[in-house]
Amino acid sequence: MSDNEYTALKARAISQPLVEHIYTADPSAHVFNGRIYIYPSHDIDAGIPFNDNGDHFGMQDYHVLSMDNPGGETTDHGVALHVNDVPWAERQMWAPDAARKGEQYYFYFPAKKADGLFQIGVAVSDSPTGPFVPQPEAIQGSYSIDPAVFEDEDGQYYLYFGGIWGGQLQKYRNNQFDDQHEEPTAQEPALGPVVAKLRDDMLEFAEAPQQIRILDEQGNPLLAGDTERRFFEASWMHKYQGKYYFSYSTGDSHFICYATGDNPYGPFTYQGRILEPVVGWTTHHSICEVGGKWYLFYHDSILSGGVTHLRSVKMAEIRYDEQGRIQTLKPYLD
Ligand code: FUB
Repeated sequence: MSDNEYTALKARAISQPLVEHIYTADPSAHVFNGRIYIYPSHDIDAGIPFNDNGDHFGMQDYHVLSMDNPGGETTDHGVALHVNDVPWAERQMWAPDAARKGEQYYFYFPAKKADGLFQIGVAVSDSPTGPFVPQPEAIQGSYSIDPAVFEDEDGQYYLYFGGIWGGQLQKYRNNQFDDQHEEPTAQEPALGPVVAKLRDDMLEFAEAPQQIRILDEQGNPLLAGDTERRFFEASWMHKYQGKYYFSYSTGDSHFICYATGDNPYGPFTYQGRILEPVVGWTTHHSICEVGGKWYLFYHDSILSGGVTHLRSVKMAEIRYDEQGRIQTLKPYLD
């Protein structure tokens, strides 16, 4: 695409970047104490060539963003955690999330260890903006990428995670790594995301992670070949009118989709698309209620002129119909 085409797309975008002085992606948004906090990846150009494993996503630290209300000024609170401060991590600080419990804030993040495998770590602060102090080791039994933490109404917290291809989920079965494993064939059930309840201290899993099933309208598991609907990465969980809404990215087909269920573990039944493809290869989001309205936080690569690993976080309102279906957003007007 030419510069002129990006300028035209920018004008048609339904929202603009929340910050432009740094590149940010994978926004996980929460309201803590009446303020909106966004926990994004901090994109940089690490000078690593593009490949299917996503090695060019060479992020090294995290910044926390916040705002008073939708449309308000966005504050960048600076570096909240750096890879050099995490004893077990070597590189690739990918999509994070955070939770509040009591007076403490818990920041969950994936990173690669020196052996090249992703794990998920947790770091703690008494402020929602950090700095966060990492635990010396990754969460025991964690693997893959894209942690998303969900607090249910009964006060239990759950960590959702996983992502195929560069996220390495295809190398695991029943929580065990085997380099021989690959994605299932097109006619086999797709790999699901993974969930585990967190221990009361929020620092470890309270149980063995279990795979979530996403079903089609007939109650059959989505197949690995169903690339426009199957799970790829970017788990998110929210609750609306008593129902559990699990949303995710379809990766190589570039949609944000959702599926609903009756409990945090699923199964979830596929319902439809939340967001049509954005500029850039990846798409990753969160959903958060602010003052009685619901917002999708997402990213695109318009600001960098389409560089897939230099993204910008954005937000836009989403609406439900009377049946609780989310109306699909088009990120650029026709
Ligand atoms: O930001 C790096 C990776 O790109 C994330 O972990 C994925 O969800 C994708 O957005």
